[in-house]
Amino acid sequence: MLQLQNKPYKEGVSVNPLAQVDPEIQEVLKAEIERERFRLQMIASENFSSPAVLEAQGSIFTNKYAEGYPNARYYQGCGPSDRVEQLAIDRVKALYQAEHANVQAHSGSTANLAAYMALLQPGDKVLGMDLADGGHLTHGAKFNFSGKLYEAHSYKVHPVTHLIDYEALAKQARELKPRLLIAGASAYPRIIDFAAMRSICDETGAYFLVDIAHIAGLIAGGAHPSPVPYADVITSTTHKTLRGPRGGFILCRNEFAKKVDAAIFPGVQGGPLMHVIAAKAVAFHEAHQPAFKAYAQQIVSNAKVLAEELLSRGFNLLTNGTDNHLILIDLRKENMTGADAARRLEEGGIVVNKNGIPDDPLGPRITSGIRLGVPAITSQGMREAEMHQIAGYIDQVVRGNGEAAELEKISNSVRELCERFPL
Ligand code: DSN
Repeated sequence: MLQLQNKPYKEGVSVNPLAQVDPEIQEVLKAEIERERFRLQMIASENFSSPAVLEAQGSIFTNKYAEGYPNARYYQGCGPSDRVEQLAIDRVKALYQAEHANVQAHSGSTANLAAYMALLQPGDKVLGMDLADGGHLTHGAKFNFSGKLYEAHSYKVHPVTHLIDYEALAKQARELKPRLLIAGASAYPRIIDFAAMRSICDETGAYFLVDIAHIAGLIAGGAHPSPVPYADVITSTTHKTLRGPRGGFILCRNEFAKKVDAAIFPGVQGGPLMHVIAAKAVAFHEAHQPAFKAYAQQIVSNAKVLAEELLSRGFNLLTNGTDNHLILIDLRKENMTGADAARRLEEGGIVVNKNGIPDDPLGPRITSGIRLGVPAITSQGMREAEMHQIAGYIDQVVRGNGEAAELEKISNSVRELCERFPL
């Protein structure tokens, strides 16, 4: 029998080692449990992964180096690693009906870096959605690798409707002739027309990459159209609406498979995170279940009800509503910045993020908006009735006096609501 800090340690017997080894970190974990449990988690890119996902992610695969791919590794001892990675690949391919999958990307950003390396040469022109209009850093922002390595251009949403203007985009692409057109967003509340963007690529000779990080779970559950029939390469994270571990993956057509795999390893990464890949496999399995389809539909239904209730209370929402999991509130009419609203909401027990609006007069640290998301509270079991209740709390916080006593009262009500929906 092994000894752990003078206490007997036997295989298979739980000894709660973290509490013994590092009580300080154990305390922090307890604080995080309390924070996640008794406040409304409404950051659109967050979710609650299942105990099975957490167990796989916290598993013994943490110990293993497995550079390479299943049955083609650079180290010995990779039998179980091969099995788990192949399961993850097979499951995600089946989930999205994709020809090829790579499940090793450590994150969505790394997935995008590898996808660009597979398709482009440094200096090539890329065209992605403007970060200020809802795009992502890795879609060509000038302070990101994507804007430094490539000649990055951006398309904007329509100045009045705030929708993607596919005609304006086609005109821009005809003039620019980008090597790559990127679809996908971090803050866009409407369905993206992948077929329209594919036509633009066909006409202008661009590759088509779709970053589905935010909507991966909606697509898996049939609550958003799939880009698979249209895209050359698809990148994603696993931890947002898909409800898996923190990580990324890439799907592509077979013709790009070798380039994508080589771009991930040895192109931009070393050893894969086998524990995370095990957890991805679990998440893909969970997303195959009928209950996940119901979950994805419920996300959209909850978001729509929340949006309608906010609109009926006179809030100004970008695009006047939502088709997906997120809502953007333009706060200029409320005479409040995004930073102030987000801070106040947290004091009131509601966790969101400040978010820029198109052509935001305030900088990214202040902003004129906030982004709300419902994936986590939907995982918790909240439904339409709770969305009405939550809209009321948001209204009270944003339009209240902002004093500590008032925010504490709202936070107590939020706590009661959360207590009714255990994780
Ligand atoms: N940071 C993520 C989000 O919140 O949308 C995107 O990477």
